[in-house]
Amino acid sequence: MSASPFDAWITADDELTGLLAQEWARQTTTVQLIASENFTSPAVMAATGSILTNKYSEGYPGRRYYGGNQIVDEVEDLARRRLTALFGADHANVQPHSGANANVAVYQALLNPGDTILAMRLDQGGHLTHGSPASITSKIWRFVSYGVTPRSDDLENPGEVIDVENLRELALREKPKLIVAGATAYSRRIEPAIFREVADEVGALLMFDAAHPAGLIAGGSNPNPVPYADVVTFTTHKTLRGPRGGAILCREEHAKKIDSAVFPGQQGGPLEHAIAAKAVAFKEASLPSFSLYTDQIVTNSRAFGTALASEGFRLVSGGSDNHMLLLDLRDFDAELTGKEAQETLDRAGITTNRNQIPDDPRSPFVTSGLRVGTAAQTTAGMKEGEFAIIAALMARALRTRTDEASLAAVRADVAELCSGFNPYATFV
Ligand code: DSN
Repeated sequence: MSASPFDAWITADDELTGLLAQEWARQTTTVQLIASENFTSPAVMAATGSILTNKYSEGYPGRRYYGGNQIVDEVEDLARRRLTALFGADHANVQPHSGANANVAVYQALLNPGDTILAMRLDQGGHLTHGSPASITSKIWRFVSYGVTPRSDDLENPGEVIDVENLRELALREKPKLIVAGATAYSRRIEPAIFREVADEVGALLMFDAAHPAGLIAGGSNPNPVPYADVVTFTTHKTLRGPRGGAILCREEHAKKIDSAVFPGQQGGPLEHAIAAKAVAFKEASLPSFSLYTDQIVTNSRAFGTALASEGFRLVSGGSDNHMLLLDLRDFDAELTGKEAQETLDRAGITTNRNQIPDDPRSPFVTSGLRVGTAAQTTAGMKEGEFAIIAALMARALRTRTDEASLAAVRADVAELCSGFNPYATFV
């Protein structure tokens, strides 16, 4: 098995090097369809593995609790400057270790315990930090949830899109202090202007959780929420194609409170190596080639949806305006669960995740749905034709799921497809 080009520094640790080589092989010989994953550039990886990992820098540029931060201050300032310029925002905080941390910091900054937040239901596309009973957020704040419209057989208007009337009714009745726009399993555009209108009707603040579409927004392929929202949070590792981590953009009036909520409110020392890698990604996302990339992500999603529908999968909400699709597996095979589909596809070299669909009769652990995304394989250079092939391979694997020889044959075809699309060939 060949080693990746990135593990030369740890060859002294044979055990770990072996594992990294296995993961390198997995990522480059199987298809990556998890909507929240991507392939970062070698420059992002180099910064993530840089000497900045050695430095403690609690505080913010110019106001640190440790000495020796002159260079680190410049790194963090560079990341903040690049990020505010990329999205046209007043203020950026690049320290959140994750999107969940970013969301909780915003709640902490803008709300008191017990205040009401109106956010999307987890089982209709929302995130854990949008008030799931399993999340600490629901123990501190009072959540009210909006969802999606019912499914319809009208092909022009298939439903399962954010129910704006329900959102407005709930806002008028519950008078939330904060409305959260954004989702983790929703394939349609989220219009920030509509959420601003509803927030203004009831005097609420608006937070846009852009964890999934952040890269599409940076590339101009999805609408920018910054002019509409008081605060925008996101992760840096999904469509934005940076290192794992989070970030917050906000209006100047909220800057001080947001910064204090991240540090010392939520976190201690920032991960300055990750912040350096975020700076690299923000620069990459500002290049014209990144817009071509994000437009291709959406084009690929639509082509993938058409091909999957022709194989008999039902597309929740009828299609995609972003990088993901949510599949209702029941039309393809009433017996097939999301769990079995995910596990079967894993054996066939196609990496996906099971996901609940709106009004799913099955539990979140089993589900009737599968979420797929196009961001990673688009980075590897795949276009509409390759996504049509992947749709056919998925259908073949799932139709023959009890036949190990058939799954092995699909896996070989997947490896053959991937051999022409090594993600790290496109960066050099
Ligand atoms: N777990 C991430 C996702 O896959 O969408 C969200 O946190």
